This record gives sequence, structure tokens and C-alpha cells, in this order.
Amino acid sequence: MSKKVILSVAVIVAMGLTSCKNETKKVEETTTTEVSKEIAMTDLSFGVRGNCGMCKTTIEKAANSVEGVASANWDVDKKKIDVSFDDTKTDVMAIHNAIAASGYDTEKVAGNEEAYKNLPGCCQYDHEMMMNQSGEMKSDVHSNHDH
Ligand SMILES: [Cu+2]
Repeated sequence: MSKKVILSVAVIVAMGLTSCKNETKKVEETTTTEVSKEIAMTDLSFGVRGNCGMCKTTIEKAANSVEGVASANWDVDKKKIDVSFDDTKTDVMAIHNAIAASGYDTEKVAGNEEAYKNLPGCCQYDHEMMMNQSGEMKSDVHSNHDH
């Protein structure tokens, strides 16, 4: 055996010993990882035209038909809808579009004309109607009527 081999064996043994010494008792960590599904809900409200309780049903049904929408509540006095949705599944424009497809004007999208014509007579709201009303406001009479 050459000196070199002996030396290297010694080194390996030494390393082995130290590694044995250093082997610490593994403390079993029982980490209870709580998988909290944090669904960040986005709450928004925007103006939607409509007249009555039937409109409310149609508008809310349209909004709720969008996947990711948790709740929709249209205010008949304020002409405004409050929506709560999961913004990883949908975005506000999808809700605007769904409501518009049902025949109702929103702040951003004009209601589908065909759907509007198919609405019950009482629901055929005025396209000039104010949206996002405070609710305290007396019905706004437009002065710019040209008869
Ligand atoms: Cu109506």
C-alpha cells in the first residue's frame, strides 16, 4: 500500500466518522398545512337600466349565469347592480355582456335589441334612463326632449 492510498482511506474514514457524528436526530415536524382556499372575491357595482321586479329577476339571472359570479343584486330604484365574483374565473365585462344579451343596457354595453323587444311591455325601459341613481333623487325629467 502506498502512502497515498493510506492517506485517502484515512480521509474517507474520518469523513465517515464526522458524518456519523453530525447525523442529528431528525425531529419529525408535523406541519399541518392548512390549505386555505382563499378565493378573492371582487365586489363591484355598475349601472343597469330597468323598470321593475321582473327586470330585476332577468338582470340578476343573466349576471348569475356567468361562471364565477357569486351574487348579483340589482336595485330597482338606483338602477344599479351589485355583483360579487371570483376574478380568476370571470371579469366584469363578461357580466356586462351577459346582462346586455338579456336586453338590458349597462354602463358599458348597450342591451341586445332583439332581447329588448321580447321583454314584457312593462319591462321595456327608457333607453335614456339615468343609471347609478342615488335613490334619493326624484325621477329626473330630461329637458332635452324634442317633440
Ligand atoms: Cu320589468
